[in-house]
Amino acid sequence: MYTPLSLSKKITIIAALTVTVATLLSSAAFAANKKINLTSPAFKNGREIPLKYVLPESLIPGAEGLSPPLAWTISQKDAKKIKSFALIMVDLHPIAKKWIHWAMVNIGADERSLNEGGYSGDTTPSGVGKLLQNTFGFTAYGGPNPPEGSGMHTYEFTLYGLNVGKVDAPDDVELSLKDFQKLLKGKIVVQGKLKGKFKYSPPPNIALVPDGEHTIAAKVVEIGADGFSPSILTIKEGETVQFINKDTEPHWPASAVHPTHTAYPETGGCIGSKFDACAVLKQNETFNFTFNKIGAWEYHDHLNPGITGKIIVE
Ligand SMILES: [Cu+2]
Repeated sequence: MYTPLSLSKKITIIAALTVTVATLLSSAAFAANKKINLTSPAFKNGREIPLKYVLPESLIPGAEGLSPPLAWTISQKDAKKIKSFALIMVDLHPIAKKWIHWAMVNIGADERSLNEGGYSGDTTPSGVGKLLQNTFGFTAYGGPNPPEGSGMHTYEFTLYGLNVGKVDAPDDVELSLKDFQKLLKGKIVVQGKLKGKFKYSPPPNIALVPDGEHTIAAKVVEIGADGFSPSILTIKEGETVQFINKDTEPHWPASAVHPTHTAYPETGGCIGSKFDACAVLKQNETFNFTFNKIGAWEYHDHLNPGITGKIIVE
């Protein structure tokens, strides 16, 4: 049975339809560029990027610098329009000034994934895509390497589906995000984003110490009221140990044997060996020493010769 609608109901329905149509139109326009579902088997969107994808130069134990695996899906309708894909990974933290970690073009239209570790070196597996130079200055994937104390960084991966099979881009020129966007201008059919996070947290018992122009990771021995901790530390030949005074009283680490300090066989210190702080360390002061000789090297506190420790260099 037909029941005529009241005027107010008609207005309500027309208004609702108008809103629905407007919503559909705006979301369609909004979604036009967002039709790639980009994911990683290694981390969920918005979650932490695992350590093995972090730049090894970050000196964080476990950082391997592998490029993370990515995978994507796309509708058949969109797939027909796409001739190649391009990828960029950018650090969104203000301090990073849109640092590019990973940029690629010419990923084949049939590809739906990038292998773990496939883009860490100079060659790409079976020629899948062309790597461009990142802001580190090398032509490969460069993992997160946020400065200590800069907090959480967000890394945004964007995969673009392009209407061209090939983008002409030099792979030996440092690219800015603007340069990259210029390369893709007018070619983007669809795109998808994935975010990952990473924050530098200093690993326990590791200190970053300057070594010429570089920074190296030193193993830490703390000096407290109870002595050296750890009292026996095993390191590799060429590694650096940082002795830090955590006591309110002064201490002075130096090679055995008091008072001649000649056990460690490298000369050049102030008494009998190069392995000698040659100074009173006040609270929180440090002495860094690189052990280039293999052996078990006993040492002591020159101010309290009964306090001893041992560094085993393998
Ligand atoms: Cu001594």
